[in-house]
Amino acid sequence: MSAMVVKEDVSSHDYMKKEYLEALQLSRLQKTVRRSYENVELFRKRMDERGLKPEDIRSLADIRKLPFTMKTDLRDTYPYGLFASPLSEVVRLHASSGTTGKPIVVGYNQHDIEMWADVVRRAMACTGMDASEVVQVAYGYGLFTGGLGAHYGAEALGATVIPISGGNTDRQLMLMRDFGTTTICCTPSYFNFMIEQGEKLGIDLKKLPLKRGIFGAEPWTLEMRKRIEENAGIKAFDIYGLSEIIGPGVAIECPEQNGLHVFEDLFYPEIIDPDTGEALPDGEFGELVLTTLDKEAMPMIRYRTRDLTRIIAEPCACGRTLRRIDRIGSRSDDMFIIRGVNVFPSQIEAALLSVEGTTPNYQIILYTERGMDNVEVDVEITEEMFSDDVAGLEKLQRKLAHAVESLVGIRIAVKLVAAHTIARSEGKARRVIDRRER
Ligand code: DLL
Repeated sequence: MSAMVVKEDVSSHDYMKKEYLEALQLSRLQKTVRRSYENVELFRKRMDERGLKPEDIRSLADIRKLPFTMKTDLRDTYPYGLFASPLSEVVRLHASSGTTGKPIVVGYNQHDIEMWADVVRRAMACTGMDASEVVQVAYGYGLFTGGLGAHYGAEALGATVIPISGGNTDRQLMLMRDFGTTTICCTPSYFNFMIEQGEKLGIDLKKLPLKRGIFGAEPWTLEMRKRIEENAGIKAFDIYGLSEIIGPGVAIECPEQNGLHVFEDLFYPEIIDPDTGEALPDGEFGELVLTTLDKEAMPMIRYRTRDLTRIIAEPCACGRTLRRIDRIGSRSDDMFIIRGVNVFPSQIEAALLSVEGTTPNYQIILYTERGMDNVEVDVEITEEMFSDDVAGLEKLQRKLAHAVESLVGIRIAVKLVAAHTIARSEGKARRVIDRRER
């Protein structure tokens, strides 16, 4: 009898022993550094300034010697300056708009596209999905990575994909019902809109075959998850990613729903102090820095994401050895300072949704008053609440102000607004309206 051939199951990377994982990470890191040094001028210049050569990276800890890459580097080298492959080998571009000026552009060669499809496949499998799923991809298709990223991953899994993209919510709901969607992929804020619209159309999501959501691309709190899971009768999984690194699929929750497993064989995570750039130990909160380990057309070395989280190194009950990151509550650039206190939008969301009678629709308005920054929070309340008497509304308002104060530490004006008055989003929600005078 000939020796049995064991076909490598790539998902086994989820369960690798630490020493194998680290050996793989190191050899991939060395390859990535060499490729960048040879092909990306900005990176070579920064290495040369430090007197560093690719062969100086001898251990994983040596990653700390490498220079950071920032979003401004992508802007400054717009559009193709950080590519390590000639355009003739690049098969796909994506772009992320950002808040100001030119977009940032990212490129993939065929290998990268396949690697991405496979990591999203692993991410979906991590939530318990398999080929029997009917997957409605309601992230936007186009320059945004969400739609095509989820699409290729779900196809690689063998699932049945409905490539509907974002928008046209009534049609989303009709197809969800008629096609028997079991998994929906979109932003959590868009899914809230679907729940709401479903109520209007008399489609109760709880009664449909829908059982899971793969939600990401924007911060959302545990309170938001609770509302979604209760209102739609599904399990809501948090998926994380960013265009600069690949798109969706950098990290995802498993059924334990207690932190997001990072696909560490492909993306090396570090946490740094955002002010000093010093590396922080596992468990401490700081800025997530990511290095791609198997991306060819546009490798990213020590990319500063601005996303704030911590690494959870304790083993997970699901058995995966991949370390986890905590939910990304905030970005360092989302924070605002009111009366000397640092405030994150996610704290406000958590406070608002901890009180019954509110809906997940709210807006944080920053403005200038007597030369100082101030903030007002508008929150929609349910129709039943709105028809309540004045005393009932005042009571709710006091409750909300109190909930916000106890989480944020300062008193913030909370205004109750009627249902359906705050704009809904079909993609990333715009929660903060900045009207401050500059
Ligand atoms: O949002 C990629 C993506 C698509 C991720 C679909 C998940 C699902 P960008 O448009 O480049 O890429 O935005 C990346 O969005 O740096 C975070 O600030 C934020 N973000 C993404 N996922 C999450 C999440 C896509 N699960 C930026 N929780 C990131 C919190 C998230 N923030």
